[in-house]
Amino acid sequence: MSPFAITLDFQRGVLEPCNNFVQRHLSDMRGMYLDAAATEKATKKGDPLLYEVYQYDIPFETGQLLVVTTVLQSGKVGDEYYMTKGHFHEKEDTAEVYLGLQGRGCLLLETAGGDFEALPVKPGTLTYIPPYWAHRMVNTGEENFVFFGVYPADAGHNYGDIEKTGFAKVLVAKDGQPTLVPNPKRGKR
Ligand code: PAN
Ligand code: ZN
Repeated sequence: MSPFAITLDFQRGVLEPCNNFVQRHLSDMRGMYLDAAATEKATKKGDPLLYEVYQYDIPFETGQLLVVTTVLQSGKVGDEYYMTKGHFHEKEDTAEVYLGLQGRGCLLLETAGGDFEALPVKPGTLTYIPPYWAHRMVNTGEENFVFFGVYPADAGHNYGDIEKTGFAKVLVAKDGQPTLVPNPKRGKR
């Protein structure tokens, strides 16, 4: 294939051109927020858009890299900040880099072995997600949280258990401040 250049709008997160655009609404994340009643209510009342993903697809082959931007809206379901689904890579021994472009957020990471990390992200924060670490971004700010990512094209995504029981900790607003609290759903896997 030939080298190429595309445009990334740092403020809006738009990749141009883009051949893989995904929108996730609250209804796509049923059961992932702790407050089931708040989820149901908000889903019925317009099913808010939570995030958009702009990816420039190239062949999903070993040696290639995928570039992707995510625009995560500001908001909460109950007390819990809007977040991405989060995943392990299907090919678990693949890493990823996330770079904060706009807004404020937090990267939650964990391993199958029980290690957990939370890294605050602002514009210019470059985070490195090593192989074997599941990753989820959370918007803890009051504007869109935009970040860029690059990862191996053959990595794939495994949403599996995370869809059912989430990460070890959840980010909720307590007295208006983002606070990490243990996830009561864990231990039920
Ligand atoms: C990112 C994520 C993107 C959306 O491109 O896929 O931010 O998050 P979810 O896939 O968890 O819904 C990435 O980590 N790719 O590997
Ligand atoms: Zn990933």
